[in-house]
Amino acid sequence: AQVSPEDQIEYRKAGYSFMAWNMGKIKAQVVEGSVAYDQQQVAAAANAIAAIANSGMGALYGPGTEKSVGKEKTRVKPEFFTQKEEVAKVAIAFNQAANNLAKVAAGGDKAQIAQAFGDVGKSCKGCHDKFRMD
Ligand code: ASC
Repeated sequence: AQVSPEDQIEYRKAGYSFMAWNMGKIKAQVVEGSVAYDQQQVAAAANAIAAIANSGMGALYGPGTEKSVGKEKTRVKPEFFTQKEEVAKVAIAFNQAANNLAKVAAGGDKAQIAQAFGDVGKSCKGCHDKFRMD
């Protein structure tokens, strides 16, 4: 089924928001210790992030999604749509980091999870710095 440009922007932002919520849970339980560590919750959060990372979100950057549409605002930079090789690079880095986090989270070693979590965060930032406005 075809997804309208407006819906593509809505769906991709929903994916990032859902990942951010799950990143926040891992951060609180593993990095900050502000919430008690629960291995199942952290593994579930890591699996959710990896599932979205592996879901083919590139399909949500179709023609007409370069700019905000209707009520859906986007901060994507124009370069995202021309620098395909660079986009592929940051996307693969993110994918690998997310898959590694899921693998490590299943093992339950907090120090390893913290490291893998940091690597995912770096891969998020790698794309933001190149392809996200502000
Ligand atoms: C998050 C979140 C991001 C990334 C980024 C990492 O939890 O919402 O966008 O991590 O801040 O640098």
